[in-house]
This record gives sequence, C-alpha cells and structure tokens, in this order.
Amino acid sequence: MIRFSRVINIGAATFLLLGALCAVLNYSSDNTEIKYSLVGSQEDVGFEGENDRSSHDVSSLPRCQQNMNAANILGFSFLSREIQDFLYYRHCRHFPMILDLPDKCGSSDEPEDIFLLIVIKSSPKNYERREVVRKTWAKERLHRGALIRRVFISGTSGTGFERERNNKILALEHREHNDILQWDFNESFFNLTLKQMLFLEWMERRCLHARFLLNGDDDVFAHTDNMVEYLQSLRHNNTSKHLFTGHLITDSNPVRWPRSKYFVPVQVHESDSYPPYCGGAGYLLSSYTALVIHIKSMSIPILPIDDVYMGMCLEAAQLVPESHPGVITFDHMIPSKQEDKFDPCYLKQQLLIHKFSPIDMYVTWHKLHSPRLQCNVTV
Ligand SMILES: *[C@@H]1O[C@H](CO)[C@@H](O)[C@H](O)[C@H]1NC(C)=O
Ligand SMILES: *[C@@H]1O[C@H](CO)[C@@H](O)[C@H](O)[C@H]1NC(C)=O
Ligand SMILES: *[C@@H]1O[C@H](CO)[C@@H](O)[C@H](O)[C@H]1NC(C)=O
Ligand SMILES: CC(=O)N[C@H]1CO[C@H](CO)[C@@H](O)[C@@H]1O
Repeated sequence: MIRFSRVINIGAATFLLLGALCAVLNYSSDNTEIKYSLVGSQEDVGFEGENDRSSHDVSSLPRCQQNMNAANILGFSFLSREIQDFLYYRHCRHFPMILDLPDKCGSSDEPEDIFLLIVIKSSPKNYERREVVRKTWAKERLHRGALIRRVFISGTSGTGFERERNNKILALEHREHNDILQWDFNESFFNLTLKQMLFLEWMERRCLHARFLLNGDDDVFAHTDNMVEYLQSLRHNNTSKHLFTGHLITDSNPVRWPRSKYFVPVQVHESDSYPPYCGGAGYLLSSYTALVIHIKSMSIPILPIDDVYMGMCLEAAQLVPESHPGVITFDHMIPSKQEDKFDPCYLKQQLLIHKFSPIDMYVTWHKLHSPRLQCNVTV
C-alpha cells in the first residue's frame, strides 16, 4: 500500500536546484573558503551574515559567543533557564567537530553511490541502542542492489568525568564502526535542531551524492528493506527531486503551556501556528530536499523543535511534506486492538514504528527475517 502524490512548485524547485548546483560547482576541495554564488537574487535564498564558511576545517572558527542582547527581549526574566539559554545561543550555527567521517561516502573524486543514508540522532549515553540498531535495521548492506550506509549524530553530554567517559565511548565506537559524527555542543532537547543543521552542513560537504536519507531517532523500528523498495519504486530514484515523507502533522500550534516539554513561548516563536511537518521520530527525504532545507535554514532563526523547523524550511522553499501511511509514530495510530506493534506480520507492511526498546528491536528484526515467518495474506 504505497501512495505517492505530491505537489511541487516547479518554479521554485528549479530555481533552488540551480542555486544548489552552483554551490556545488563552486566547491573547492582544499581548505579554502566556499563562496556561494547563487544564480539570481540573493534575497530569495537569504544568506544572513556569514556568507563565507570554512570548508573543511570548521574547528578553526572562533567559538560562538553568547548573545547578551537576548536578555533585553520582553519578558526574558520570566522564562525558564533552559529557554533563556536557548535564546542566548540561538544564533550559533557552527561548532567544532570532535569526530568526523571524511570518507563515509567515498572520496570527493570517487563518491560511493549510496542509495539510502540512515541518519540517527543519538545521545552519547545511548550505547545499547546504537549497538542493536547497527545489528538490525541500520545494518550497512546492499538491499536489492541499493547501498545502505549509517551515521549516528551526537553532541556532548555531562560534565567532568561523565563527559570524558561519554566522549570516550563515542570515540571507541567511531574507531570500531566508522559511524559516529560528533560536534562539541551540549546535548539537550532544545539543541536537537542545531544537531540537525550541523548534520546538513556536513552532508553538503561530505555526502552530497547519497540519494535518500532516513532521518530518525534511535528508539524507532525502521523497516529499511521496505524503505528501499518504496524509494526504488519512485520514478525519480536516480535524479534529485523533492521528497519529504513521514507522519504528516498539519494544523498544529506551538504549545503555550509552560510545563510541557514542547513549550515554546512567543519570545521564541511569535506565530500561533506551525506549518505542516513530519513527526521527527523518522522521515524520508531526498538529498535534493536536504540541500534545499540546508540553504533555506541559513535565513530562518532556529526553532528548538527540530521537526517543526524542518517544516518551516520546507514552507519557505514552497515545498510540501507528504504523508506516508506506513510511518506510525503514535501507538494510537495502530488500527485495531488485534494489531500488536511487535507482530512481525503487522510490521512487514510498515515503514517505521515508534517506539522500541533495544530488546524488542533485536527480537522483532529477527522474527521479521525468519524464513519460517508466515503471514495470512490480507493486504
Ligand atoms: C546548546 O549547546 C550550546 C553549546 O554547547 C550551549 O551553550 C547551549 O546551552 C545549549 N542549549 C541548550 C538549550 O541546552
Ligand atoms: C555545557 O554544559 C555544561 C554544564 O552542563 C557547562 O558547564 C558548559 O559551560 C556548557 N557549555 C557551553 C559551551 O555552553
Ligand atoms: C530505479 O527505478 C527503476 C524503475 O523506475 C528501477 O528499475 C531501478 O532498479 C531503480 N534503481 C535503483 C538504484 O533502485
Ligand atoms: C538509469 C540511470 O540513469 N542510472 C544511473 C544512476 O546513477 C548512477 C550514478 O549515480 C549511474 O551510474 C547510473 O547509470
């Protein structure tokens, strides 16, 4: 049951593609700065402030300073420490990399033809989740001729001894599995958008040739075989076209209740509505769309809710996210009581389900691939 329909604003898409191509062409492989020369007007893509970015050695940039003026925002002193902190550092877009993967996608002369790059947000402490994810749905492999690769994206967490230990575990995993990207910023719920943007910046430098991305959390069950088959079934699997699909959320609003995890005060987002977006547990996008979001994001102030922010960037590019019925991010979306999310026959027909413990992930992946699995054909 794979539905596929979308509306693309061809004009805007073509314009951005041209811009993106120019950005790519102007790349230099040494350590000089990238200068974007975008065809047409600068205001459409809206680079604010920094036009120049150091290409390979982001660590040479001075550390981003706290913006003390944030304290002058009306009502600032009534906001929580966390939100105040967010406002102080909202403008910071670059952080030094602690762990990089320069050859993850092949060398710049010989890029690998990666069909699906799995990008998983993971906090340093989630070691067990990463271990199971590696052995199951994010295993690097060929499926039906399509190359699948994996990266985890992470910041730092804790202080003192704990922070050292967290960095050490990621460094060990990096050495053993070649799948960790880490930046030197403090992990927090409010820094997830920053993490996402740092990844897009990395992708633009290192992995522009990957065709599709699965962007998700480390506690989901992603049926990556089905994803590859779905993506292969699209007409445009070889060229770059807009794609952004997942659990579509429309007509939603910022939570104004201060005790919610998702609380966003007017000082952070003035508008009382959010654009359509796909739930952040997991969505699929094309590298074309990732690049467009990356470019657009430079002129859109960061919103701490990362999935909504992706929706804001899409809206600014006049691209629409779409809904895929196989992406289940809330239990109540599971159709009937009989359908259990751990039932391999149910999972067999889905793309992604939230949420799974490492044990359930491991057991279910094996059940799903058992040659003895028999499902009544009801589809
Ligand atoms: C985000 O990370 C930066 C850099 O480590 C830190 O200064 C800031 O406090 C973090 N923001 C939040 C909201 O945790
Ligand atoms: C990160 O957080 C720790 C404490 O949680 C703090 O000491 C440190 O200054 C923060 N780093 C930045 C860059 O804000
Ligand atoms: C792309 O789609 C075509 C059919 O349109 C299919 O034959 C081909 O195998 C797909 N390519 C990849 C790499 O999946
Ligand atoms: C059918 C088709 O156009 N295949 C091309 C897809 O892209 C790879 C490289 O990215 C080419 O090698 C194929 O010929």
